[in-house]
Amino acid sequence: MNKNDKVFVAGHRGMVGSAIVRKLEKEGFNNLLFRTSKELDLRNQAAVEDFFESERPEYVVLAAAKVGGILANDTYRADFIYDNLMIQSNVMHQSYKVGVKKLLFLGSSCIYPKMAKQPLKEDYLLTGLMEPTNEPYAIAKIAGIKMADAYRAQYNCDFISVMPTNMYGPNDNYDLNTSHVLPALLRKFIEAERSDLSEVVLWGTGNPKREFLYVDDLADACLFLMNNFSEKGLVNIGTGKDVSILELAQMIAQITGFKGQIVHDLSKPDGTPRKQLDVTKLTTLGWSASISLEKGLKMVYEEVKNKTWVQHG
Ligand code: GFB
Repeated sequence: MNKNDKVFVAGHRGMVGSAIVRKLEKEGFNNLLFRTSKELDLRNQAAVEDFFESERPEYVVLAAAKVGGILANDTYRADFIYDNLMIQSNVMHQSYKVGVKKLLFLGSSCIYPKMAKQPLKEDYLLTGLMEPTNEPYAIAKIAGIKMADAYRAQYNCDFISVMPTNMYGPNDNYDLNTSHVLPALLRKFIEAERSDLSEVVLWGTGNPKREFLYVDDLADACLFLMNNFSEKGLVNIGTGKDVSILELAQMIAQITGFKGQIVHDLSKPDGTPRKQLDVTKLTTLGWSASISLEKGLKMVYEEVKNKTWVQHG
């Protein structure tokens, strides 16, 4: 990619899209193209067709998606499958039609079977049953990977798919009903510490293990793969290291200075027991993560420690 190539970042206001924009701008890209969801509803086929025909981007980063934590996935099941299928189908098909030189599709590590062997290698895709809480989202993302491969096979489109692990960083969602675990716990511990509460509630048993990647590392990996990877299939993006949810909570308790009890709400689901990524493919290509969980947690804590949140619902 050249610095003045026209790059459409779909989803530029989300945590991932905004990190990719920061990275591209830092690298000197000066012809970035964005639309807010109000300006362009990516679920609307005709609107996306008009947009691509008039703007004709040369590169596309498909970071627009309906995303959320375990409860949001389980509650808004129809929205998660509909929105994601529509967004990715419209963007990929129009990218093919206007001859986009390369497209990067972002998926998620939840595309792997619930009980797959660990660490998760790329070729474990579609070898078993999915985790029920996020099956609609995962099925949409699997459809995206297969769609990218199909357009590559039939039309020679250079569409690539990357599967990041659980991410965190600037512009994350801190709504306690719809967020992922890391921002939720950060908020809960900060608020508990501020109000001198005696306990913080953790959903589930705390036993599931998750791998966390700082979103600026992800953006760096995406640009690296745009420049260095052109094949069908998928590439995992992660650190290759995971921690239990209880360990994560203890780390956050320490950073925030919370000294009270951690209690469990066992009415909430645990989800997948473990989804540690095998990152051999990515490291062999020449990229590895540089921000440790300890460092990333401190960075994000510094960013939000004085924030006040309003909880809706
Ligand atoms: O991050 P999270 O919502 O999603 O939850 P997943 C991870 C684990 O943390 C689960 C526990 O075992 C939760 O029960 N947990 C503990 C909490 N306390 C909390 C809390 O206060 N809030 C939240 N949200 N969790 C999602 C998928 O799965 O991750 C998506 O549903 C996607 O499809 C995404 O793949 C990355 O890691 O379980």
